[in-house]
Amino acid sequence: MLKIWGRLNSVNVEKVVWCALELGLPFERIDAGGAFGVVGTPEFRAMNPCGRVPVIEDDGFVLWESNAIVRYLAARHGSGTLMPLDPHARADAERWMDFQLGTVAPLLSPVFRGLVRTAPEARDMTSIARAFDELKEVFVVADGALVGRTHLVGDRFTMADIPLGAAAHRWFNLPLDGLPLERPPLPRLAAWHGRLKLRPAAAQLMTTPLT
Ligand SMILES: N[C@@H](CCC(=O)N[C@@H](CS)C(=O)NCC(=O)O)C(=O)O
Repeated sequence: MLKIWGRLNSVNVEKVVWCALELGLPFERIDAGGAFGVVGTPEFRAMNPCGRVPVIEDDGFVLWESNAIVRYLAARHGSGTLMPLDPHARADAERWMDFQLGTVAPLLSPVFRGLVRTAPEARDMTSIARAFDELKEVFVVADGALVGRTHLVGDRFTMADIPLGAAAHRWFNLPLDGLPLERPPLPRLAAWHGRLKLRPAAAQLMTTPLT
């Protein structure tokens, strides 16, 4: 059976669990990372020398890097559904996955950690505000990509929606009350996030408050 190592409050673990649930795959999840530790053990480092979650083991095949795992599971179990067959649609999907990891995550991570996991008196609000401002522009790009379509790649759910969907869930639930930070209007992104939350697999994971 598929094994997934990682704590559920990690956005990267969430992507993998969401993908497995979408595909209806039976899996065992083992808490690891953060307060659970495990990632420093020799056994874990033998699987992922970076000591990061998520990691999967599937029929003896070990893989780390969340988006690579989503691609692998989609290729193995969701060819033609989560993984588009048409090369253009597939490249389009992969582009949005790379966009999440390469452009969104480096900005969202410090904002999320600063606002959700750091006590107010310990926050570096200047750095948080700078990353937040850049993040606004990045999510405006994603909002624009959703003009005239219900999902990132055409009108059906694909693997592309998982990484950016998990990131958007955090974005829309950042605790901004009382802070000089304001989200721009993102009507298409908000509607898409609403559609994703209606999916039974996503509903299990997109819980608030964020931790
Ligand atoms: N690019 C990697 C990043 C992995 C990563 O940084 N994971 C974080 C959790 S989101 C982690 O393992 N942090 C250390 C820990 O949880 O102990 C991926 O997408 O899988």
